[in-house]
Amino acid sequence: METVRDDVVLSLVRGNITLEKTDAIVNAANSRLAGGGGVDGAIHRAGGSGIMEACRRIGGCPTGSAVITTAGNLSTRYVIHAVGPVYRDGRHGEDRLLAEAYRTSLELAIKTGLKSIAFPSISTGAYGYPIDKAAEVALETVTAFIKANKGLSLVRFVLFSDNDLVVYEKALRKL
Ligand code: AR6
Repeated sequence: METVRDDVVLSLVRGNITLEKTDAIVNAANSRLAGGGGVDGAIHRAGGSGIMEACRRIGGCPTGSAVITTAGNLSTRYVIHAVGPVYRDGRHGEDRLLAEAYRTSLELAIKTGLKSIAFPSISTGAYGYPIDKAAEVALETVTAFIKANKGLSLVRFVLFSDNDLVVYEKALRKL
């Protein structure tokens, strides 16, 4: 599914984010930037050790924020490591922290002069965020950001399953 909002192409696809050729891809990282499973493991495996070396130099990143590194051997130019919240019960600032993780990633992309960025569904794997709620937060945050900030031409969500894609498509139609 693809739509244009405020001159920015907003694209939802099913796929493996490590294959994306956007200027940056976003990693769903942890605050120690220590690597792990899920999309984080896939990005470090495919991109090689240069990404972890850069993460070690940075040292860490608070929940709700993001940092940018080399993309090593990947087809993209940069990896933006965003740290989403662990979902508890929805009453511990999860929505705000998830929105901040998306917003900081988008700000970093613009500051770096990038035009295109691909996101995974942050926090909805190991961190347990319900996908329908997370899709609303992600898409509301991105659409509000591109309304207020110029510079990007493409924002893509790369969903890992057909079901995740359907949930994101429904959330986008509601906006
Ligand atoms: N491309 C796109 N999406 C993917 C890929 C991929 N190659 N692989 C998995 N996903 P998760 P989190 C989806 O667990 O919930 C790690 O250990 C996956 O199906 O990767 O933010 C980190 O080190 C799910 O929909 O991230 C942290 O410790 C989404 O990516 C912790 O997990 C996010 O799932 C972060 O947990």
